Amino acid sequence: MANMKGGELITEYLISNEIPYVFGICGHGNVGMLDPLYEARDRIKLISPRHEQVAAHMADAYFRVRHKPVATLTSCGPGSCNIIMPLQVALSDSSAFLAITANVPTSQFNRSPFQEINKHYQADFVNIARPVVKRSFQPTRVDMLPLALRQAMTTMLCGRPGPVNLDVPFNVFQEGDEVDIPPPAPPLNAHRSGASPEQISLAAEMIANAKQPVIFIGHGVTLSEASRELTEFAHKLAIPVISSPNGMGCLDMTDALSLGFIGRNGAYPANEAGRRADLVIAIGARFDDRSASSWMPGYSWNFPHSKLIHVDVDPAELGRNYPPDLGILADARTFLQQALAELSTRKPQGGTTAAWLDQIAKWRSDWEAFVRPNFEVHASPIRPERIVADCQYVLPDDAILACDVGVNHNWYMQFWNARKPQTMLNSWGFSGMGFGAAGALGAKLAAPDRPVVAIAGDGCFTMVPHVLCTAIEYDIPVVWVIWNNFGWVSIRDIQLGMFDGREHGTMFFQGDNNKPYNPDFAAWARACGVDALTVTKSEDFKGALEHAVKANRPFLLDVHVDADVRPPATGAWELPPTPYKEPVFGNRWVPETASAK
Ligand SMILES: Cc1ncc(C[n+]2csc(CCOP(=O)(O)OP(=O)(O)O)c2C)c(N)n1
Ligand SMILES: [Mg+2]
Repeated sequence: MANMKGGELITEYLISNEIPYVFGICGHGNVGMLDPLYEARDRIKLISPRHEQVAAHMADAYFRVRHKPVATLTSCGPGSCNIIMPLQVALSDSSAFLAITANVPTSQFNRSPFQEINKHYQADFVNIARPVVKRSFQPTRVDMLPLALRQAMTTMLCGRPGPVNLDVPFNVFQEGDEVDIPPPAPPLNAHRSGASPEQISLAAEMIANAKQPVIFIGHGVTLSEASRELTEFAHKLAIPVISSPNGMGCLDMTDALSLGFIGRNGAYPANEAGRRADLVIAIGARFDDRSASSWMPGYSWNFPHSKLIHVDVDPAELGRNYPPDLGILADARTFLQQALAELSTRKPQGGTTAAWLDQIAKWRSDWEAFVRPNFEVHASPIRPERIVADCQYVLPDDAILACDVGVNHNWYMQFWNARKPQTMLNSWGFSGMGFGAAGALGAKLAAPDRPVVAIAGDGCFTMVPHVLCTAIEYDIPVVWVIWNNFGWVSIRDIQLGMFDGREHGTMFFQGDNNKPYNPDFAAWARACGVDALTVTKSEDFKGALEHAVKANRPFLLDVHVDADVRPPATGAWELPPTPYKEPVFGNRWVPETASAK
């Protein structure tokens, strides 16, 4: 036992959990935490971006790259309210950080002091945070902190990870008590659940009987660090792999068995294989609407015609959208290890999927013939394909892409080949604008020796332009590629399709004559001390990106992209009651035995 102030105890606990950074913004509510962080500044570093949203996206991205958490620190009231959106971004994608939020002094609860949220309950931030975190803790005395800290950190990392909130009243940072620093929490994946022996042998039987199987992987495979086991499993059985955005790279996407992403913005071979599969082995993937063509049979999947083995650590995901024939509540890596062990006791498989793989190769070459020519086209404004292709050419295999939201992201979903896990960061489930532009900073701190490139639309970037200041203040050399199409073009395209070609509020105009407007992003960057180039011709992009990466300084490339070239839909996406659009490339296929919707 030692007499410690609450703020000191929190700081020491973060350090004992090997948390190297706190990303946060000051306010009167959290000065009692800033002072102990000052005392410990040689062991834990405070990084203060210019908006709490950025702090939280940075923490989220840091975790996605490193699988180790950091903390955020925000003040009472408005400062903490600014992290609600990024908390849900993290929760939707099973990413984790410890959100330390300050609150008003306990002795002032319910008196409506400055910045108290109290309409229905005292110091009520936890109820605002409640739907967007895995758990909130609000210790109101210093002697409650050890348990709250240990439970918060353990909850965050155990099972399916997620952000956790520690809400600390002003006085609890400052007051002292006789307390012990609790033991550090077990790291991610310290506890792994597995399948039962019966489930493993049943799964092996189902796989042995399948002629047209596919594996569908999601973030669960990335989080459980099962890339090696997945690759061995897929190769041993010669089963092709479809990946959700956050599963990308667990199987090298240049591998002959990798089919890419599925759904409206997926690759054609993935949708063809998905809808014609006789067995789908889904591992750590959740069949959200965008990776399941809004669950309409025949576009991406054909359940229950296809049998489904669904493996996930979270019971809420098993059968959420498709009832599995075999549901397995297990960690992805443990399941794959168990399955590999089972296969080694069985007769060698191999060869049984040869006809299926031949069929898939044909779909792949049809798709290549359809899309590849556009990758060679030079134009001004630049065709989207060129940017994806040149990023792929210039960046090394371990470079990290931090993708933002919008039509630019759709292009990367469809055509980016992630070579390694944790190299492609996406705000997939919640699509919070600013995630890529801000998250890149956190990703770079997590992987200082690797290039980190944010792909951000002009719209997304203008939501968090102050990331430029943070990069300079803390010398974080990321590259921002601004996908500049002068508008919220993904939403414009939805409007144009739904409302007879009309658009309202989705393009950036100056004045009544609809003159396209955007700031001069390069000048803006330079004003912040960031190097920058404007790229309007596709011939110039590759060299500019090479230069920016090599500069190893914060760098912005303002890239003018053609707003009227759209990614080819290969599946569907439905927003009821609006009728969905048929794919541009590929046809819906429903087996004769199944009833079509
Ligand atoms: C915080 C937030 N606000 C609004 C949206 C809705 N939204 C999704 S994409 C998008 C437009 C993105 O524009 P931009 O970054 O320029 O990308 P583009 O589609 O033009 O490539 C909007 C407004 C969102 N996902 N997140
Ligand atoms: Mg745009």
